[in-house]
Amino acid sequence: MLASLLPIVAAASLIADQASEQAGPVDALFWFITGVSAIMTVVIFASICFFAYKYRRRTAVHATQIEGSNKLELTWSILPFLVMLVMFGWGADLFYKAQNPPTNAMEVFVTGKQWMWKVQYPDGSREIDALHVPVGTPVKLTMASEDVIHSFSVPAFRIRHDVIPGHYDSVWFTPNKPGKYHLFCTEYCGNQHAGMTGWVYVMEPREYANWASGGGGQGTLAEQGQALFQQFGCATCHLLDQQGRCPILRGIYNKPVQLDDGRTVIADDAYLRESILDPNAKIVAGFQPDVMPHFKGQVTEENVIQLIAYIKSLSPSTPASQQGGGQPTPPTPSRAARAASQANAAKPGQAVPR
Ligand code: HEC
Ligand SMILES: [Cu+2]
Repeated sequence: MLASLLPIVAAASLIADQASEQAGPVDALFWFITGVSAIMTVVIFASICFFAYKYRRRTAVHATQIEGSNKLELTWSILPFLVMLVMFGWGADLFYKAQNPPTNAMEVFVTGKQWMWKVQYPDGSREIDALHVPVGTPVKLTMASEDVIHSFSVPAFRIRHDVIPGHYDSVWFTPNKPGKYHLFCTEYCGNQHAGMTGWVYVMEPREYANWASGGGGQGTLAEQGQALFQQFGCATCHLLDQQGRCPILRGIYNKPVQLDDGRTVIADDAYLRESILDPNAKIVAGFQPDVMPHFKGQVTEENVIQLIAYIKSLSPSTPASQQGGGQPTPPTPSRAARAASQANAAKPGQAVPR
């Protein structure tokens, strides 16, 4: 019954295209749950009608006492329970996969801002309300919000994730069908929320390489970050090779950091972001609080992404994927590092922003 409805529903485009590898599995679970619900609804309503008719009030018939049936009660408890467990297990499996991007995913950075989506690529190019990706490559989006809660949603990929101010959220997908797909904000975020839409362009790899090679102009994301590192005076404190009052940032990316309260944390994107915007939140063991000025309000989320890209580029062990695999010009750590240490030597006494 349901199956015969499908083409009609799809034709009315109530159901978005399936354009990612996760779309099929998500839909399968959706239709399973919908199917079970539909069947149960029909069974229950049919029983109500049947029993209402069968035991309707009649003259000269006396009601008899029914004591119940353990067998029946166990059956209608255990069977639904098992069906629910299937839904749970299946859903948990999809959820787990959705939370864990493959390590070879290409990384793209997305910043939500009333009322637009800003996109930054590792090669330094950027665009607004548009995202270009190659078909067949897993893509991980690292997302931040400049103001309020937004929600990043691409129905054709069956992905949606809230983007909450104050930290990073991420979502991933593997597009498997070239084309142009709607991108929405699905969290009411102010009076022009409805206009916070855009397009995702899924391209053939060769076409994509062409498109990507046109971008940039201002250097890679890491090079942009390096310029900011000078501009904001980070370089006056964080020397590249010599540890003074400040930790050396070379090589810290994705490595454990010992904090002064005894905890050890991994220097991932979220940690680096917090270290820049709110340095006192976590103090590195052996260093003083209140030395590093906090940069909240001084640097935008896009700047933070650039600074982090630069710090990442100082860690030669960073896997290629983290540096934007699939991009034609990933930042070369040695080049960025060398340029930075030269710049460091050149400007020792730059003013520190407060
Ligand atoms: C006035 C000196 C000073 C300036 C300027 C400064 N920092 Fe720091 N930074 C420190 C000190 C001191 C620490 C260690 C104490 C702490 O954890 O807050 C630190 C810690 C950090 C850490 C954590 C390092 C680790 O090993 O875990 C990062 C990342 C960082 N700074 C990035 C930056 C960036 C990016 C800038 C420029 C936007 C900057 N800092 C500007 C002094 C400074
Ligand atoms: Cu929004």
